[in-house]
Amino acid sequence: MEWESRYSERARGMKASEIRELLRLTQQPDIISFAGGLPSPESFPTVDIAEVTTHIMLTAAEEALQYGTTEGYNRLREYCAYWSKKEGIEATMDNVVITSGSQQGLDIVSKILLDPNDVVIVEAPSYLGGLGAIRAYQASFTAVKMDDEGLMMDQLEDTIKKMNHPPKLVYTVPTFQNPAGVTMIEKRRKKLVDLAHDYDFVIMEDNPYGDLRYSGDPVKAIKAFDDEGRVIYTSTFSKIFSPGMRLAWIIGHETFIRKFVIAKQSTDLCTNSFVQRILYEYCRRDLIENHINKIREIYREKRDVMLESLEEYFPEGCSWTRPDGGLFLWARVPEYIDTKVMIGEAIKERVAYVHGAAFFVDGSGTNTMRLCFSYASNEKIREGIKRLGRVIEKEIKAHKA
Ligand code: PMP
Ligand code: G9A
Repeated sequence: MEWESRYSERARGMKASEIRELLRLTQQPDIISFAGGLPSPESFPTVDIAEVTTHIMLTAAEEALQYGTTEGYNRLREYCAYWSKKEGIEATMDNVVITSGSQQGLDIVSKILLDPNDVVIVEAPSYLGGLGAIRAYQASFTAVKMDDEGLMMDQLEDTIKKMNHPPKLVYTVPTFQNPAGVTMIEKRRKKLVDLAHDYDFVIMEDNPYGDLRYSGDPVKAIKAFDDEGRVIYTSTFSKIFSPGMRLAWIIGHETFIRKFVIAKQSTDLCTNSFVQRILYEYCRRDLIENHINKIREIYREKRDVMLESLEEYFPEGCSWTRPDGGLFLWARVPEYIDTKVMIGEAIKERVAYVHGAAFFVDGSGTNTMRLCFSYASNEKIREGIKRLGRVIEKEIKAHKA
């Protein structure tokens, strides 16, 4: 059976995610993985989840095992609206839909906003899963650079001015960005909303990491500065609770939310009712806040262990970011090293990372890599960075020889 010629044009343009492909490889037990952005497995609150699940089965099994509304479990929607207030977002349950991971939100937003060849502005580098969702609807990308204070607004405005039409969408991960670990400062968040108004585009704000701050002061969401309803916001329980549960939420203007719900109807009818109830009960008991405080401590330490190990084991000529939160560091090796090629050597040493070019739409960033510090144990972080340092050193020696 020949399949290739039968695929839609849309499907032909789809690309495998390097992160997902690497996940299969890094599940081998002897590999130390800094690749996928996976929460620490020891952090999962298994005993509490077991207790809450039993409670749901004893008290609300009929609803939990039934289809639910496409919008999601109302109490959880209310909770998400409440949860988002701490970032300055004014939302009610009617602005919220519970999604099967924020990846689903990114897919549905792309589905309902993008026609082929619409231009989407993305950060350079940007989150692979977001790029994948946008690419699947045949939009074209324009990348704008970031510095230590996030997406550069002067460059964004210059880029827009040079375009024939303003972009349809700007996609940003403004807080502890995946992959670069950078946070957009408040002044730029306001400016981005002003530009969206002036040039009439929509902002997609993707914020899975905002609650994972280990140092520095909290920032308001971009959505907090939006009084026109042109910012779509998504966050997720994947990194603060469990990615396996596939629970996230999206916030938007009510008109947009209605369209979103219609699109979601043909995607999965509704998000898993069972886990929505479990999560809500977990939140209702105020367990989520304690849990986040606990993982913040764990991840702060892991981040510091990785930073110290980089200092100790990475050779001269390398540099890296020092993020205040999230799960990732972004490292740079000498220009002449292609980290995509080097991954083969790293795997031989049983250590993995994601090569940086995967996060750029124009293939740049060939001497960069993303290192996730949340998954491996402290000992494995030290050992993994030591091995990676050795691999880089070998490349440097080979180049000099
Ligand atoms: N957006 C960003 C920026 C992410 O880093 C991730 C997960 N790595 C997601 C979206 C998707 O998360 P989920 O679907 O698990 O909610
Ligand atoms: O496993 C995934 O695809 C989610 C993690 C994303 C990431 O590593 O950025």
